Amino acid sequence: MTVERIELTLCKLPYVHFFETSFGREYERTFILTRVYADGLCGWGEVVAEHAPLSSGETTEGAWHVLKDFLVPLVFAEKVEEPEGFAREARRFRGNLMAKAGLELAFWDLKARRMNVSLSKIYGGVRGEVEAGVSCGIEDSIPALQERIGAYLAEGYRRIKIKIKPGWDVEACAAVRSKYPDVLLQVDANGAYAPADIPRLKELDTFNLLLVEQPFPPYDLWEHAKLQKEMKTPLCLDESVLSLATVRAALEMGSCRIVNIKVGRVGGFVEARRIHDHCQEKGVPVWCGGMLESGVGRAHNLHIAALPNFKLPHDLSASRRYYKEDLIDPFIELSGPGTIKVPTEVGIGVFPVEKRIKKATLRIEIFKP
Ligand code: OSB
Ligand code: MG
Repeated sequence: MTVERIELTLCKLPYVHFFETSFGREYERTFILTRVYADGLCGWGEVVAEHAPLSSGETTEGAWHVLKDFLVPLVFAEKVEEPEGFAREARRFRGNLMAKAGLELAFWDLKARRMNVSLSKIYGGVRGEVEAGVSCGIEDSIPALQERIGAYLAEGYRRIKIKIKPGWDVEACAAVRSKYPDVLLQVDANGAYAPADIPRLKELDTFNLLLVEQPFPPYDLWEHAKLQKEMKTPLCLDESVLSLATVRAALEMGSCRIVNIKVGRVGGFVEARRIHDHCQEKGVPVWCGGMLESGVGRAHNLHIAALPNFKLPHDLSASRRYYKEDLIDPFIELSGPGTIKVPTEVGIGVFPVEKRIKKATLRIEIFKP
């Protein structure tokens, strides 16, 4: 097999509802779709980097540069054929994990298509259905948040995550708990707090939360360890989780008791699997996070969430939770109360729709050996 062509497409899609985190409010998503062609087949991937370097230091345009000038040329120069080979070769470049993941995932989809099997089969997935959850942004008011959560629960979601920040935390949790006393609930700060906020964060212990996600910035592993010692609710790291090495350090230090794995954030499935296996060995449950991906990235996430140690409900919701015109057919839908089926067709198991991609395209570039 020889890679004949690689395509990058910069896309923009409007959200069905704005998404506000401690970083600010967003109305649309800009992202890169990757395509790797070989043997008359095409593998698809998505780069989860965002327009601005807020959640991560990477950006869509930065990832485009790294793909175009380093990673795509590397594939042709080293005659990369397999995702594992890509991961090995790409290690010569530091960082840029989201750019790397976008291309590695396309190689995984291509591999599954060449073998004519579903991607989760290759990964060693153990379930055909995963627990869905929905991540709720910060709203204009507490009643608006309660109403939105009510609508998601009516659609069948059973686990709710709310975004928090200083000034939108204890009151928001109290309001959600008073209206929905039994819902599975967790919170995500996206690193908005500092050690001086520890007394405030400790108040979150009273709301029976599944976990508190990323209270402090990504590199503050030690601060998380100190907070975890003072809290009974498990802490979960998201933005801090960049490699197996950081996860090992975090677990040894006691920075968290749960790990959020985003395949698009850790550089691809090779690293995601290492993190998954290490956590499993240590008895630490993981779950699958999301970055508001289009259906391409979300389908990739579904296949990973089928692995055995993905034990908590995920940030995996139906296509319509995010976009009116998702880029894939069929749309991702809830299959039962609070569950989504892992696609069983070949590769990622969903089919990108050219017409909708064209409509969302800002730029496209084709590379050949
Ligand atoms: O922190 O999990 C996060 C979206 C963009 C960047 C960071 C995060 C998120 C989400 C969305 O919470 C989860 C989803 O894709 O459903
Ligand atoms: Mg998060």
